[in-house]
This record gives sequence, C-alpha cells and structure tokens, in this order.
Amino acid sequence: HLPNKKFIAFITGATSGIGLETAKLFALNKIDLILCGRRQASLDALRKELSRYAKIHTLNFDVRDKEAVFNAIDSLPADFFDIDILVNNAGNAHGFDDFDEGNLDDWDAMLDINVKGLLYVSKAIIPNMVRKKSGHIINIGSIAGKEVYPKGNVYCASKHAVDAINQGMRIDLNQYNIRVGAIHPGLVETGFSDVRFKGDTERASETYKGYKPLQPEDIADIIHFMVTRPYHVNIADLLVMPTAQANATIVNKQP
Ligand code: NDP
Ligand code: 8X3
Repeated sequence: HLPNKKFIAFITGATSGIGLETAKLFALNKIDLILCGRRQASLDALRKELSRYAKIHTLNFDVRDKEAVFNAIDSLPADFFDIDILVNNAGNAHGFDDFDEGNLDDWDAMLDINVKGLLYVSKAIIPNMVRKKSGHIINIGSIAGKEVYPKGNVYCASKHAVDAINQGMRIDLNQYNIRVGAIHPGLVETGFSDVRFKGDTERASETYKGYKPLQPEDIADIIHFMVTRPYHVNIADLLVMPTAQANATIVNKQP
C-alpha cells in the first residue's frame, strides 16, 4: 500500500533485537533508513549489509543526551530529512529488584532512556510531520506498560508512561493527520534480558527456556504490517504475546 514515493524511516535502537530486525525488513522492502544506536560497529555493519536494498544513514547518539539527540537529527542530510515513519524503539529494563532494593542508577536509566529519550527524539522529528501533515509514529511499549508485575516496578512505570505518551501523541497530533500507534510485546528473545540482568547471560537465557518466546522478527513483521496499511488505517494499540504467555506473570513453561 505504500505509494511510489520512497519512504524514509527513523529507527531508534537499531543495533539489536526488535529495532535491528525492523531495519532489515524495512530495507528489504525498499524503505530508506536512518538507523540509530550507540554501538558504532553494529551501525557500520548494518549500513554495509542493508545498503544493497535501500539508502541507509546511521546516527550514533545516546537518547539520554538531549543536545546530542537534537544535533544528530539536525545533522541529517537533505535527502534523509523528510522522515515518514518514526519507530521509537530504543529502551531496556535495567535491574530486576524489589522496589525497596532498587538501584537509583537503574531507575534513572529506565526513566531517562525509555521515557525522556523517546520524548526528545519525538520532539525533534514531529515538527516536520506537522508541517507536511503526514507521518507515522510507532511507539514500542511493553506488556509492562499494561500490567505491573513483581520486581518490574520502575520498568513498568516507564512503559506505562510510553502507553500514556502514545495516547497523548495520538490525541494532539490528530489535527495534523499523523498516525500514532503502539505495540506492547510480551516476552521477546533479544538482548533485553542480558541488559536487565547486567550481563548474566545464564540468567538471561533462562528467561526464554521451556517455551517458544516471540522472536524480534515477529515484532518487526507487525511493525511492517502497521506501516503498510492504507493511510486511513491506524493500528493504535496492540498487545502481542507468545502463545505460551497469558499475561505478564503466567507463562506455560515445560520442563
Ligand atoms: P535489545 O537490548 O536487543 O535492544 C535495545 C536497543 O535499544 C539497542 O539497539 C540499543 O542500542 C538501544 N538503546 C538502549 N539504550 C540506549 C540509549 N541510551 N541510547 C540509544 N539507544 C539505546 O532489546 P529489545 O530489542 O528487546 O528492545 C527494544 C524495545 O522493545 C525496548 O523499548 C524494550 O523495552 C521493548 N520491549 C522488549 C521486550 C522483550 O521481551 N525483549 C518486550 C516488550 C518490550 P545501543 O546499545 O547500540 O545503544
Ligand atoms: C519486556 C517484557 O515481560 O519483561 O518489556 O516486561 S517483560
């Protein structure tokens, strides 16, 4: 359903997991890409791999750094400036502790990256969508934004904020013909748990044992489905879990 004009998508967190698979699928479908993250080697490898299919520009910045976000987006060459699709994906959980044992640096990281970083990137990109009265913003929330689970506390708060921001954007950008929607995944096998458990790979891999978790390709596929609907169709809010998962705490694991 995409018109002949080539589309440009801006993906945060493109160096791993959901963002990486979305980048690959978009490129294969000839969507030009601005790929963001902090791992320069991964950005370079992606540019090399995907340039066969679409035009690729990479930006290295930390979404926590307000100035870096605006400088990076201001630095876009003219042929990458006209962004049609923003995928607000960068984010992670940091730590998995009872509230009273939570680490302040972890709390800062989750609120600064998952919430404020998403706001900074959006603030830098939305004005051009407003000007041209079109655009599509997809916010990656989480089942943690729909339910609070034990030891999820501040991560859940950050994703509840993403849910609220998604709704707020949709309400306020409605007058500008901009599509806004969120996907809230359950368990997806990515680098997510390595980050949450601070490099304890054994604990991270336990998260995905005994059942078939979602793969990042599954979420990428849904993101691509959302952006390829006719423009009058806006998929506003999706909760997507592995079949083995019933809610944030019930997972049918087999020994
Ligand atoms: P990964 O850890 O595999 O990927 C996270 C991405 O976010 C990386 O590309 C990383 O890039 C980027 N990122 C993290 N911190 C920053 C930062 N400070 N500045 C810029 N980029 C940053 O995890 P997922 O692919 O699973 O996570 C993607 C999104 O999906 C997140 O918002 C997560 O909360 C959400 N989600 C994940 C679920 C899961 O079970 N995996 C379920 C529900 C939601 P780099 O390190 O290069 O900066
Ligand atoms: C990531 C999935 O279940 O750890 O958002 O919250 S979960």
